[in-house]
Amino acid sequence: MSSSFPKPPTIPVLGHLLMVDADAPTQSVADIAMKQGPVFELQMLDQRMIIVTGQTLVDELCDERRFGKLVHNALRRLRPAVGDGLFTADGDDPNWTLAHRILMPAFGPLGIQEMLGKMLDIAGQMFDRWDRFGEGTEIDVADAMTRLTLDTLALCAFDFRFNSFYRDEMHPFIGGMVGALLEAAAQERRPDFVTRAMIPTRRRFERDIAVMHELADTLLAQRRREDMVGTRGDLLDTMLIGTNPQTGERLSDENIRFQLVTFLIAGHETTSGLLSFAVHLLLKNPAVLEEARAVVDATLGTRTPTIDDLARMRFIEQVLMETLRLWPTAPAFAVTPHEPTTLGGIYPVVPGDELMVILPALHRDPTVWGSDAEAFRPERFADGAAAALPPNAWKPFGNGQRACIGRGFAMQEAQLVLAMMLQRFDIIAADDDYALKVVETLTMKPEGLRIRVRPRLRRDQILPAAADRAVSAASA
Ligand code: FDE
Repeated sequence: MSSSFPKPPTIPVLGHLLMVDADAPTQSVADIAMKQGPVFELQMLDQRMIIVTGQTLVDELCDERRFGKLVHNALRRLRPAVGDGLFTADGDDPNWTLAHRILMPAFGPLGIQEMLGKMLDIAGQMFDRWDRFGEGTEIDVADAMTRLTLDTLALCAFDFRFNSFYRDEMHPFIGGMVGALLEAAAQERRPDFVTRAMIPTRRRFERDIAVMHELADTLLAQRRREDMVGTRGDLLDTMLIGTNPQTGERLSDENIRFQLVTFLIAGHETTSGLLSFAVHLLLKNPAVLEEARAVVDATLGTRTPTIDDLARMRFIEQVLMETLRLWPTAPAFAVTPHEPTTLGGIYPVVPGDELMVILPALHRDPTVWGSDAEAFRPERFADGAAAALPPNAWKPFGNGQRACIGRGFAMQEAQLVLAMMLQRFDIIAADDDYALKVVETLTMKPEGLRIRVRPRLRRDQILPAAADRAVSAASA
């Protein structure tokens, strides 16, 4: 038996384009899914995509023997900026295999534990500022977290300091990035001949990308010029020195440039959103906030967190996992079949078909999460409960070999920052009636979320970490 995908009613030429909000595409597709069901087809201009949000169907798509990552159209539009960097390389691109091999160890458990000292350095900068602000100052959460995650990624990966907490305007890289991401998304909604005719827009796109490339080239040149290659032991060194053990092959300078920009973008946007949503959800769920604080106080007291402390604070990890369920900050990924096959036993699909997993909808599938799928309940991820979840019900880091290489890095950073925040401050919503507004570029973030903070422990009341890696790395 075979059948064609269900479709919402469509109009000529534009197809479903007008059903999808240009400023919030993922959220509107997730809304359509709530009415339309777990799988359906959308037609936008000349593009066709199949939206999948039901757990059993997503489980099929996660079978790597049958399906593999597709660099979908919206992502492909970023190629002028990030080329064949890890995120945007096709599955069979030899540069993906090479870079994946070289970079994996750096993001493994040992690699990221080494980064704790640098993560503490940047988190300390943010919290010391908050300390000085006093209760009267409103803090824009997404702005603060973006400074934090950008600086952390750059320091850990490239030994570069943006010093975002010492400047008012964000580094020009951010402007270039946001401009390029928005334009790439806008291109999705225009026929190509229109984009080709929009000369000033195209120029701006090129300029924005040039700003990002300039930073990457500067980082690379600096490392080479000062003859520091191999002295830092960071990601940049790994990229410059690493080889394929079998062939001796190395990454080209062009590919390193694409990887640098890839990591700068992928490594901070998503984690910044994660921390911002976590703050929002904790404020809206005071009982969870109290529980999280009790865990932090019992584990840390007045100490600086260590790697072992992070492992002991399982509840903080659960808070972050539940945050990623409701607000997966990288909200979608796409796959395509290796061979013609049928999905759910009835829908034929062929290689090249764009099968989009829309995570906010998958993560609210009532057959998995129950009728209170909208409720923020970190205990869903307690050891026993998490083990009972059906496979591939929670996919905020994507799937299989193309899953997020930065997962451990992002989770370590987010746990550290959340724990330190609860340890050092009472956080207060600046506006009790704040209604969540989620802005989308390629990622999602809460807009206009502001807090005030009241110090519980001042900086000089925090004891340095117990004698371990954290101390030695911080003072190195
Ligand atoms: C990746 C990723 C993904 C997949 C996508 C597709 O499939 O398309 C996802 C979903 C993600 N990722 C998510 C996320 C979240 C968070 C928080 C994060 N993420 C974070 C991070 C950090 C860093 C550094 C990163 N991240 C990175 C990355 C990369 C490089 C990639 C690509 C990989 C491959 O190989 O492909 C990713 N990430 Fe992420």
